[in-house]
Amino acid sequence: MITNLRIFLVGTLFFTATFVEAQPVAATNAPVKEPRIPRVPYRREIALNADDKPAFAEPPKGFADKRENIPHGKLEMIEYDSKTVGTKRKLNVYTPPGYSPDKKYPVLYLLHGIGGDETEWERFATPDVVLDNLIADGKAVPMIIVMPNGRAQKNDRPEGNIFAAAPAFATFERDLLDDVIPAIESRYSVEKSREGRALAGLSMGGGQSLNFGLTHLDTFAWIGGFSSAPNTKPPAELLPDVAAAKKLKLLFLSCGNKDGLINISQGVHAYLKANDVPHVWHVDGNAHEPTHWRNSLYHFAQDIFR
Ligand code: FER
Repeated sequence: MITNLRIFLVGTLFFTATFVEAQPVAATNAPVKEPRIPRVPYRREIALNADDKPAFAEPPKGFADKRENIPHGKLEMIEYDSKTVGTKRKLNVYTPPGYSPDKKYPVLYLLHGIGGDETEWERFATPDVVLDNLIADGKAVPMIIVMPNGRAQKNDRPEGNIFAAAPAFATFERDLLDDVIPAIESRYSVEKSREGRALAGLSMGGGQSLNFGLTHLDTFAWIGGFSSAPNTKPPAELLPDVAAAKKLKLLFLSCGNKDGLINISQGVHAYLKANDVPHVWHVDGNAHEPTHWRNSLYHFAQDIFR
């Protein structure tokens, strides 16, 4: 009886600790809504190297707080026909303040994590607010941000065993290239060149960005992986021809030093470093959490399309 009670208590404490660690933590005053599915804590051993250091200072306080006295862009949820999946799918699209069909805008394709969907970036990081602020301060160029659903399967809701959908995250490569990009380029006034396209994502979406971006250097010139997940291909497979990386305008890798998945990003960084491939390697003090992704978006958005 006493033993049972002890097991029960220990079990409850462990579960509580696990659950709490899995929740997102806000670094700024920006509201962060809870994800629908608690994030899985990744409890792998973390071994830090000497150069696992920040490349940037912490973002200024309030960078993700909405300011009333500046021009605001617009968020809209649109639909496109996916030939790849055979369904109509959703895209959450940010257009910058004063968007005009008389101008041509670069586009950042921004991919979510394993438990997310086309609304996840908005819930975690309010990219519209971050970009409105950066653009108002002259720190980022006006750009369109497209937040698709990276789970390319008929039921693309993050339901049930979210890990079972891993193959659909790989299928999204064709959906992005054949369906999403053409849909955006036919509906918005955008630059249709590799220099006008960036691809970045968090966790599962970070792995997708490296997998798809580095193997399609003719499509994307700016690539970012934030706490990239184990879906990231082995580095030598990602970039067998290291000389081809010269085409890149920016390759950005970031991770938190409390993130149990940091070994994935460390592996990519080590390969790039050993092969003299220029890249940004930014390691901050966060875990696998929205604070890291919001901060990474703040840094990445300032360095693209310039
Ligand atoms: C895994 C651990 C984590 C994995 C994916 C993830 C495909 C993704 C995490 C996330 O998106 O937050 O083993 O394998």
